Amino acid sequence: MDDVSVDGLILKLHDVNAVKFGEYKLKSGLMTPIYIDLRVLVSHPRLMNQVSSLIYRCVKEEGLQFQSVCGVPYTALPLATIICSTHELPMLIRRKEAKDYGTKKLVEGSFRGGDTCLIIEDTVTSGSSILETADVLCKEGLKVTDAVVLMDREQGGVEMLASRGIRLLPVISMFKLLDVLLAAGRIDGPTAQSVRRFIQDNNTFSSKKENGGEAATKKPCLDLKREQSYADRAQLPNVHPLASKLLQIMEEKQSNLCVSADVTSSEELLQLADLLGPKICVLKTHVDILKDFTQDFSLKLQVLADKHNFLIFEDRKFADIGNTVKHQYEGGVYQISSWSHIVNAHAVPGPGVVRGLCAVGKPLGRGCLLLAQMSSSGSLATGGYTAAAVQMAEEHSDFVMGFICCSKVTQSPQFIHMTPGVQLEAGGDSLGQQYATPEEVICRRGSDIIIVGRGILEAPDRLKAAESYRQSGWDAYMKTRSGQ
Ligand code: S5P
Repeated sequence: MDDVSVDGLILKLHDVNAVKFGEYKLKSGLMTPIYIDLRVLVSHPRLMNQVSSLIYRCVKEEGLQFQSVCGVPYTALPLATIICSTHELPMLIRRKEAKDYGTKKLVEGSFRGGDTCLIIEDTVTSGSSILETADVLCKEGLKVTDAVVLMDREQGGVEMLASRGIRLLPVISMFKLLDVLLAAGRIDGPTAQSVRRFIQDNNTFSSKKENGGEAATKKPCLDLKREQSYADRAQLPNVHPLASKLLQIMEEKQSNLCVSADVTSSEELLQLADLLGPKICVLKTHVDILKDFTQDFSLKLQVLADKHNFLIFEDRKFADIGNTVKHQYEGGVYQISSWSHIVNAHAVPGPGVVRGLCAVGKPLGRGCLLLAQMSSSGSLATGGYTAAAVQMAEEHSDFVMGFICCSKVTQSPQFIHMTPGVQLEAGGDSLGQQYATPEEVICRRGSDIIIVGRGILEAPDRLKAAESYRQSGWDAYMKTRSGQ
């Protein structure tokens, strides 16, 4: 691939009519004295390679860190493809067609929740196309911190994206383009001057700011603006009765905190439930790590759940055929169905696992969460698996009340999203656990409930820690609703 300078590239873009001067109508109806149309690039393979190589050079020079690259559809798609193919980088494709989230995949390719994705765009005016793509990626649990654009019209895109937490790096900016074309005699002084004036008078970010428009307020990258509050969702006709109860508890207690009580003594667990009960909506257990489980313990736990108004969730992660999980749920030492309001299951065995659990749990008013994604690094619960879990939930919504997931996996408001791997600081442990903050999980990833274990259990003051997680989780929820 031959190298080219930015100045040389500007002249070539002008040669192929990707930059035109005259009177052109923009999508907004506004007349512009300069028109940039990079769609013509596909007809000039050599230029495509040169553009791609300059974009990549910019990425390298900035030392950007990312796990995948996504081109904004459609014009930037071939550019992203060339860059990814040449430098052997994993690429993601954002679908434009699938309008409603549902089970339809909006992002093609493999990725893990928390991965950083670099966005590539051909031209930016206000930055809204990049933001749209970033929002779709964020909804899937990806992080977007940087975007590279070939041509920045310098009309406020950089500032608008910065206000949403995305840094935009332009390869060519409008004023540079004008300088180069003027110096090369391609345009005259008055033309350059009229374009400069137009750009300065039509800054999409500052004009919105002056009008108190949306760009004026700093918002997180993904502003989900929930249409319904937890309380509203509790009233939905198709919501599982236990999900409805949980949503009411969340609203009443102003808590979207589930504590993961991963301790090994029954007594300690009961003390914890009594201490943290007022702060939580759900208490999650792993009874098989208790060294002294008895039925008496489960009775006492139920008393505490009533006393403090929280639900019990035994994190058993059933993963066998329907007939086996039926026995595991109902019988054995733990008799889980007799005391745990909620259980969870892997989707791996297919719908039989849900049907087996449902046969035992539904008559008791229990509910089930499907593991749609996992917080651990290298998890295989991604893409098609996640979509299949969502479909399974939709087909068994009389028993499945929601998901264990890293990010919102369906727009259907009757399902509850519960996310583990949460601490006040992002990071991880030495065995693959990956942590995101409450704000990241609730605001950006669109989940409903944060599941916190060691963040609270290992704190010097567990009650104080639980309160700060409750507060951060609730503040994050309120933030998503602040647009209303
Ligand atoms: O993907 C998952 C699913 C679950 S349920 N990742 C998880 O970490 N969990 C559980 O959440 C895990 O079994 C543990 O009980 C809790 C997280 O604990 P922490 O100490 O890392 O916060």
